[in-house]
Amino acid sequence: MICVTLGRARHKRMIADHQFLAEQGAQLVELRLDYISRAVSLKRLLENRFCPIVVTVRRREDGGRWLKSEAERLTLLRSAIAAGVDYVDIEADVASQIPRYGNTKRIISFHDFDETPEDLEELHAAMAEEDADIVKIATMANSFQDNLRMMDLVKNAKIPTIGICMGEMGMITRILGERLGSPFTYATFSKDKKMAPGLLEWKEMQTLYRYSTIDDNTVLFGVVADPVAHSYSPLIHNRAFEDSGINARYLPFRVPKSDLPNFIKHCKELGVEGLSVTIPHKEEALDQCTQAESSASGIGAVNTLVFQGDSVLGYNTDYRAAMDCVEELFNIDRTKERPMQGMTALILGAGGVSRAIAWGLKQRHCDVVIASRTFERAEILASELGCRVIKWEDRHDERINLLVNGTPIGMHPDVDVSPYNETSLNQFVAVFDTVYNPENTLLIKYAKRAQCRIITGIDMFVRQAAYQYKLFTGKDANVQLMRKTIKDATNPVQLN
Ligand code: SKM
Repeated sequence: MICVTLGRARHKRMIADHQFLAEQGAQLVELRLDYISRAVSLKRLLENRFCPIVVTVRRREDGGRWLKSEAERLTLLRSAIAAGVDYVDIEADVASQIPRYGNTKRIISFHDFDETPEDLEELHAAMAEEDADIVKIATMANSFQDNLRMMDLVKNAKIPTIGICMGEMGMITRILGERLGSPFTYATFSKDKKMAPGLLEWKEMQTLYRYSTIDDNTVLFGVVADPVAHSYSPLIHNRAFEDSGINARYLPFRVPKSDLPNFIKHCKELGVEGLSVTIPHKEEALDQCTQAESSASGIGAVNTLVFQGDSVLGYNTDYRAAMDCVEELFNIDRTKERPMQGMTALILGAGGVSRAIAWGLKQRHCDVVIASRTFERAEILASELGCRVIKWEDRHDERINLLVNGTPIGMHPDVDVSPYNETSLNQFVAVFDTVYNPENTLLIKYAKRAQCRIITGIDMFVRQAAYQYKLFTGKDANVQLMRKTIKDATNPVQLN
C-alpha cells in the first residue's frame, strides 16, 4: 500500500486534494496538519472520510512546519485520535503523552535528517515499546550500506515496520518497501511538492515502479550512478518490462564512487541481476568484472554488468550502439577490413562516451581527432587510443566527415549553447550529438539547418538500452516503445 502525503496551507485545498486522491484510487492519505497555515479545524478536515487517513503534525526539528506550541500540537493529535482517524503519527519521544484510544492505530516515528544511526536495532526496540502498531524510522542515507542496514531492519522486524532512508541514495528503500514487508510506504502527491528528501511521486510509484506488484519473484535491475535522478534508464527499461509482461523492475541506485565495490558485492543478496553503469562508475566497474567483452577491455570502461552465479560480466553497449548508428549513417560495409579508412572524425570531449566512440572508430581505421576543453585529458585519451589531439580553440579548423559531441554542452537545462559553430558545418559533415536531453540540441538544430546528416543522443541511448535489455533478459526489447517513451519524456509538448 502507498500512503500519499498531502501538505496544503488551506483546509479547502487539503479537502479537495484528499477527495481527488481517493477518487483516483489512493488507499491511504497522510494529512500533514503542520502545513495548514491557520488554526486547524479537524471538524472540517474529517467531515468526509474520502479514504483512510494518517494524521501527522510534524515539528520543525523533524522536517515539519508546525509553528505553534508543543502543547497545542499534542492536543491536536489527541483530538484526532478521539475523532477516530485510522492512524496517527506520534514521535517516539512524546509517545507516552498520547494514550491509545479507540481503533486508531499508532505509528511511532523517528526522523534523522543527518545520518542513519549505528544503533538502529536498539532504536527500533525502544520505539516498539511505546505501544506501537507500526514503527516508522526515516533517516538520511550517506552510503549504500545505510540502505542495507535499514532494509535488514525492516525484513527482520517482529512488528510492522516502515524503514526509509531519505535522500536520492535511499530511494530504493521506498520502492522495495512492500517486498521487505512494510505495511506501507510514503509518496508525494505531485513532484513540485517535495515534502521529504527522496520522496517519490505517487503516480511514479504506481505506474513506473508498479510498487504493489513487486514480490519475492521480481527480478531487479537498475542504473548505478552518482547522482542518478536525472537518468532516463528507469523510465525506458521499466516500460519495456511492463510491455513484455516480465516480472522485473529497474531501479535508480545512487552509489558514491568509493562505495561501488561494496555495492556490487551486495547486488546478489539484493536480488539484482544486472546493472547499467554511468558517470562516474564506468571505469571502476570494469575492474570489478570477473570477465569483460574485448571491446570493454579495449575501451577501458563498461556501461553494463550482468551477474551470473559468482561471475560479474562486463559489456560496453555504448560502443555497440554508437557504431551501429555511424555504420548505418555512412552505409559502412562491415565485411571490409578497414571500412572507415580515408574518413576523419572530430570528437569533442574526452570522457567515457568519447572514449567508447573513439575506440570504435579507430578499430574501423577512421582518422580520429580529439579536442577537449581540458587539453591534458584529450592528450591522455589520444595517446592511449592512437588518435590525434588538437586544442579546443582550433576545433573549427579541421576538415572532417564526422563531428561527435561527447561533452555535456547543450544538455538540459543549458540548452542555448553549442560546442561547435554553425558556420563551420556543411552538408558534407555528419553530426552525432550524444546529448539526449533535449534531443534537439542547439548543435542538432545547427546541423539540420546546414543540411548535415545527423545522429541524435536518443538514437544512441535507445540502442544502448536495447542491447542492455537483451543482455539482462535474453529477449529483444521493444525498441519502438523505448524510443517513444524517451521522446515523450524529453521533448516538450508543442502548444499551438
Ligand atoms: O551508457 C549509458 C548507461 O547505460 C545509462 C545512462 C543513463 O541512465 O543516463 C547513460 C549512459 O551512460
